[in-house]
Amino acid sequence: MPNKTTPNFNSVFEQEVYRGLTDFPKHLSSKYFYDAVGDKLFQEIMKLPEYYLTNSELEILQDHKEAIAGHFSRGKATFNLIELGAGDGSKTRILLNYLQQKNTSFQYVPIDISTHILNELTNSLNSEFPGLAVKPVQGTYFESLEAICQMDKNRKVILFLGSNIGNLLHPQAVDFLVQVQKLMSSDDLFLVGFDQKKDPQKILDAYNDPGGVTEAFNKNILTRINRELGGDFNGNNFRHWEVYDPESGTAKSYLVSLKAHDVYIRSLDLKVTFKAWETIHTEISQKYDDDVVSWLARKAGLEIVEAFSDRRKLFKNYLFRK
Ligand code: AVI
Repeated sequence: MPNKTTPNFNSVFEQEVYRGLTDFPKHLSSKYFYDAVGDKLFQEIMKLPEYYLTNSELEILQDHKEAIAGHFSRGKATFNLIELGAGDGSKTRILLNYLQQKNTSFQYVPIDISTHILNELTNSLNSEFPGLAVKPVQGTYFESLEAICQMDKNRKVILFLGSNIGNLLHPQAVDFLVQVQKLMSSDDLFLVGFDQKKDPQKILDAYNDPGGVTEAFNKNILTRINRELGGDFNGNNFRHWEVYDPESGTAKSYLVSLKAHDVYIRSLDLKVTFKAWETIHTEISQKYDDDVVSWLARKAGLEIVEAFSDRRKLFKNYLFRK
């Protein structure tokens, strides 16, 4: 018997918004920050001086490209350099450039959910790196990775950069790593970015820029609910609030309701009541140290081959094999 009080959902977005806003405490998933506007806001965040993650990882790839590329191109056989969530490929360009200079035989296989992003990336790489084989795959990470494994038996080097793993709770991060591990062969490699524990103030500043770009990024989820689900959220009724727990290494983002008010979401026929100072939890950005990464790797059946750090030890890229 269907539950009469639960509406029929037309999309996973509808279902997750319903669950999150009828739950206590309220929550929404940060994966819904990203639409055309959210993608642009995230590009802006990556250029903010406070958001040290991007430049730290760029420095790692620049400083350690020889060692990293050395691992990738071990042996003479060609390989597929597969990037999960390729975005604009700005960091990967450092490796692509170096591998090409060294006449390494490989194909670059960016996976992204957005056809638009993949088309832009492929066009710009084709003009910037003539001769580079770019084979974009549109889809979700694991379906795409599985399809690649079935079609192509070349060795795989998989990239998951930018501490995207930090947007997952530890159990989800383990699940994610296990899923990749299961699709790896014994000579495949997996390079993952993990933002490191550090001065708590530096972390708070990275997620709380004075210009309000991060606030707009978080509030974009309310705009999406308004546009896509017929909601009447007023972003001015909420304040973006960031906390960081140095013990667990978890940074958490909230939208805090500044006053008691109701919001109506037409496609869900849902009235959501907010008390003054009630929260919507929107994102976690987990920070790590070597012990935590070793623990995650062990749980996922992966082994750390080498870890690469930037000069200030803010961020690390870990290279795994199974
Ligand atoms: C995509 N992800 C790794 C970013 C992070 O640092 O958690 C998203 C972000 N949220 C606020 N600023 C950036």
